[in-house]
Amino acid sequence: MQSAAIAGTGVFTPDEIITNDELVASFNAYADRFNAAHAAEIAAGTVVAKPQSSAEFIKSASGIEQRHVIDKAGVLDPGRMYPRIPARSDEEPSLMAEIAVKAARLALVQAQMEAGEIDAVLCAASNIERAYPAVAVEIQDLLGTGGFAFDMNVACSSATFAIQTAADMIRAGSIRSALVVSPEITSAHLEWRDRDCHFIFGDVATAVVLTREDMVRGSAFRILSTRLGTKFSNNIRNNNGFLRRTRDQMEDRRDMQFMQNGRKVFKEVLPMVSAHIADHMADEGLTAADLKRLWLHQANKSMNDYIGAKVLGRTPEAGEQPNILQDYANTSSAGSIIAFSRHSADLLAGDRGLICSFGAGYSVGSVLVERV
Ligand code: CO8
Repeated sequence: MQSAAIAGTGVFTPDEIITNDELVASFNAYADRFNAAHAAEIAAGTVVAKPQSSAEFIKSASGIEQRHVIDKAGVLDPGRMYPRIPARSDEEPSLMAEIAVKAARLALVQAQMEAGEIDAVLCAASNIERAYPAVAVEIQDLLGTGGFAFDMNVACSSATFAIQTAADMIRAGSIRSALVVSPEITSAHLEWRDRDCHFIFGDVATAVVLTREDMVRGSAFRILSTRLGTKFSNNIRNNNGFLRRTRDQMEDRRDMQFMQNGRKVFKEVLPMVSAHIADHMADEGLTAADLKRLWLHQANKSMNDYIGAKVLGRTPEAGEQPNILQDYANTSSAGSIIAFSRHSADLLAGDRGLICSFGAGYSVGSVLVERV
């Protein structure tokens, strides 16, 4: 059986940034307008007044300080509250393909590979901008990669699930290399008018090049093993889908965007992730002392602090469990890959670490790697 390795990663970061203060100012202006427009109903008790958001709450509840977005003006416009992304003709690259290609080119440079040497493209993200043709096939065409391509969606765990899928194909010998891209345009399916979640997400695209270990040209990370798990939950849900028209549900309903019961997610996902990682490490004969770094899903700082302490059996030292959510917010499946991409170059040959994502489904994916 072949050994698979991560030979390169790339991150495309949109230029536009929304700070917590900017976000809260826009939300509060929207809430004031809403309350003024519905003053009579609010007084009569038939409509609930929108409460104000708070930058202090956002920072202390989540650790998030800012987020990158594709379109800041549309999101911050109190009369709109979602991005404005102009429609493109079928002849132009789609937005997801465009930003995935930007991340992919960076990953290919790091891997010292040409696009034509890639045998498979997996576009793994929490929402795909159209049903078909697969965005991955468009990315294959734009880059000039060989073989085949397909889309997959496991929400926040899409990238780790795709890494296992690609690594398994490399191990089995059906491909020699793969590109896993996660273009996450979360701003388009976040409900920016909901105080409980308006601060959570940001946009980004990540790319990971995987190859047979004997094809690695620069430094790389051998994939020691991977593990995936799922357990059905409605606590993170988005009901938008192709059956809407058949149900006469084309209006702008709240459940057509991201919905969650954040408290329950927090409580239920933490034990699931802690047990998943503990089992994965035990089955590989690894203990906390064998791990130099944890690259965790980037949803909430307290969640990561808890998981880090649980996995290592102590408070992680500075740099041992790097967070990027303060700069990017939750970027769904891309979060743990950004942390890995930004905070792995200093590891030495033989150093081991763990990439772990978790989220809607529920889903958990872990990837044990070793620097080679
Ligand atoms: N400003 C001020 N106050 C607020 C705000 C705000 N913005 N929001 C809520 N509050 C208030 C609440 O109303 C509540 O008030 P009260 O006590 O009077 O009822 C109080 O603050 C506390 O609220 P919460 O209990 O909700 O606050 P938490 O401490 O639980 O923090 C979090 C909220 C940060 C959302 C936290 O629960 C959390 O991070 N949970 C885990 C979330 C998570 O990991 N979700 C995963 C989702 S990602 C995923 O799976 C991918 C999905 C696909 C991508 C979708 C892209 C759009």
